[in-house]
Amino acid sequence: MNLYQDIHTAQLQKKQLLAILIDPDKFVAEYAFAKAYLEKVPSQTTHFLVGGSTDASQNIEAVVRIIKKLTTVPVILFPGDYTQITSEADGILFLSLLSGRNPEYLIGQQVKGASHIQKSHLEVIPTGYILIDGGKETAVQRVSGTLPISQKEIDTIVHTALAGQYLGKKCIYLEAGSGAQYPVSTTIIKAVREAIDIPLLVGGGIRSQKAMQDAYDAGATMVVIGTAFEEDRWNT
Ligand code: 1GP
Repeated sequence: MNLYQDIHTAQLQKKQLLAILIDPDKFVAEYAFAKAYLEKVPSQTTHFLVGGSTDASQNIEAVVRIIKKLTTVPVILFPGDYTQITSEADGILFLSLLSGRNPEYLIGQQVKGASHIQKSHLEVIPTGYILIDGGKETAVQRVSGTLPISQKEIDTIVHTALAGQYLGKKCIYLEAGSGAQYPVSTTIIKAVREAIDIPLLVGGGIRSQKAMQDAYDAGATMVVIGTAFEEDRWNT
């Protein structure tokens, strides 16, 4: 499995990747729950992302293990902090919160996680993570102690994404925050897509087939959806 190569190829071939985000705090790592959950995700799901701003339940290893048991879809960690690293997964989005100026989330957590990753077989995908205002305070904002970039500040968002690419990130993730009132606008997705060459992940507040398609049409390589499936509010 070469996760990044597949994501990059999808970008070049304009294939649409769909990642379902599973928050270990809202998932029960038991057969019946997991089976029912996995059966309701769309058939076009290409990846599972597992992680959250917190993992109060310390559940992540068991969650990844049961997903891996029940499906062949690749599982990528999307850690809120360095404790959410488990070699049960296939890879990890090695995130750096580029929209904020809190060194702990730019490099501190990454240093703390490095030796865990070295001991694992996880494929590391360096990812520039950009938090954008989605209309309400989100967990990322609270936990990281950083503010999102306003959707009006398109130049700042584009320059942040470009800086991420120049720093060597292999993907850029535009994040409106889990449960956002509104997703990242298509204007922003388009502007970032035009500026960078690397795959673009977009998530936060996407609750319908239309919103998902709009994000793809604007240039998202991968759309990430969590809350809509958690709460059975996916609007086809
Ligand atoms: C959050 O982008 C993801 O990190 C998904 O957001 O839960 O709003 O779908 P939602």
